[in-house]
Parts: sequence; structure tokens; C-alpha cells
Amino acid sequence: MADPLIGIIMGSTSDWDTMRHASETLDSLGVIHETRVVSAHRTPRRLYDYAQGAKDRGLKLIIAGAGGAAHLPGMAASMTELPVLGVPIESKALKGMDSLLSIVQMPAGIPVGTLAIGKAGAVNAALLAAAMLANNDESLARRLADWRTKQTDSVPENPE
Ligand code: RP5
Repeated sequence: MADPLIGIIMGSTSDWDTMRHASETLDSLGVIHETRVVSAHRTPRRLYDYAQGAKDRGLKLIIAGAGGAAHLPGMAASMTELPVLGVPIESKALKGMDSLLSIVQMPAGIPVGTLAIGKAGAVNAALLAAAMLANNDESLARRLADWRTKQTDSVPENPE
């Protein structure tokens, strides 16, 4: 098995129901990745070790999902030069608006590419990550083009 190119991290096991869509999308594109639970506030040492070591381990990009006061993507981005894509998890109390605003409003200097709340964000994070890697990977570029063609072909012309 080749080394993973993308790390999918999330703040809690409860985020997996959303973040599995990122993982499944990468699987469908044949992009090798790893998945980890890494909490910014419950396991700060684990976050530090993960973010600091990510580039040296060969990862090219990190997808980070978190909910509520969602520090994980921004904190991860502060400790690695790798691109970080953030997925706001739909929280119970505020439907993910808290997650979205926590992730998207990074002060200038440490960027997090923020996606939509929930499943759409998880899927699109994977597609965006694949598109970024595809700039230097012709085989992946072809697989991504095929994925998009299949999606186009799956849309019926009539609603019923
Ligand atoms: C965040 O708190 C996680 O990303 C999760 O979305 C949220 C709730 O976590 P649990 O209480 O379900 O573990 O850190």
C-alpha cells in the first residue's frame, strides 16, 4: 500500500458520519488517504504532533472537519505549510453556523480553504483536494474528469 497523500482529520468520532463522505469520495477517485480523530481542545498534543509531522510523512494536503467552536482546521493550518481545507460540521445547537464562522473567519496570514456545512462540504473538500493533486498527476486528472462525466450523465432531463 502506497503512503497516504491526504490526511482527513476530525475533532470527534461524531464527525465521522459527515467526514466519511470525504473519505468515500477520495476512495472513488483512487486517492490514498488516512483518517484520524484529532481534537484541538481534547487532544492538543496529538494535533501538534500530527500537524508538525504531516509534511515530512509525505502528505500533500489536509482536510479537517470540526463542529461548534471549530478550532481544528485553523490550528492545524498554523502548524503546517500544507494546504488545509476545512469542513464545518453541522452542530446541533446552531446547525453548523458556529462551525462555519469559526472556520471561515481566519485572520490574514494563515489560510483555511473553507467548504460548505456538512456532507456537501465533505464531498467538495475531497473533490477540491483531488483537483489540486491532479495538477501534477495526469492519471488522477483523468479519473477526476471521468467522475465528473459520470455525474453529468447521471442527471436526468426530466424531473419524474
Ligand atoms: C468538536 O465538537 C467536534 O468536531 C464535534 O463536531 C463537536 C462535538 O463533539 P462530541 O461532543 O460529539 O465529541 O470538537
